[in-house]
Amino acid sequence: IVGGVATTINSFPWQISLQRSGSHSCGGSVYSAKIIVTAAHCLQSVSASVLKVRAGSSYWSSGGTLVSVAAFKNHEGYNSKTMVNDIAVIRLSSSLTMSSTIKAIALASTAPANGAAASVSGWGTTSFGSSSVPSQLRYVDVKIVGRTQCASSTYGYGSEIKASMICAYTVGKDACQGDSGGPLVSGGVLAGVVSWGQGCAYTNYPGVYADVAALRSWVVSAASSV
Ligand code: 4AZ
Repeated sequence: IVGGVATTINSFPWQISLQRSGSHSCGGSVYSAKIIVTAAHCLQSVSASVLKVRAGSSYWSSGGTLVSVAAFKNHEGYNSKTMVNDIAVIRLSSSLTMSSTIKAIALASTAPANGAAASVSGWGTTSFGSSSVPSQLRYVDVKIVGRTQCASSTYGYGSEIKASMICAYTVGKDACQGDSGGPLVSGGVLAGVVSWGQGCAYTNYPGVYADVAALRSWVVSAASSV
């Protein structure tokens, strides 16, 4: 998270840390006691056996509960070159117990409007290219940039912005490396999954997110079959 501040899990109780061989690799969101939503690009060339999920902690490396991953499913239409359909679901080996620090978040059913307020959280780097991630959860407030606006000449991406994507932009504020898979929340629901961008908080390059409203039916179906 670039341009953000430290926070606690009580303010973002749907946030989890996805860990690969004991290190934080990505973020994710609690969909139900057994299902996590994350990005497909977080789950390339990896076996479920080396993955764990830490829920209910402000710190990626301690506290809360650390649960093994039973299985995961990437969106069948995910394309690593174009980043379309960058979404996945994870099934946990044991159920999370919901509490003040672990809480499911509902999926957006309609995309947030251009200009809507949103927040993105995670343990990602605080500048692009940084070699370490912060130990404590951070967040930043950003504004939604609708798909049409994000693909317009106002910004630098043009036709790279596809139907499964939505953007968010505020000068000096963005998600960054290690925030991938994590939650973009607007209006109290999961509106986006951190996916990609040109650098982090670069002028005229919004953060790009998987559009949860557009991918909602895939998530609902995959959650019951993973
Ligand atoms: C990444 O490499 C990454 N500024 C994630 C988010 C953004 C850029 C890069 C958005 O995981």
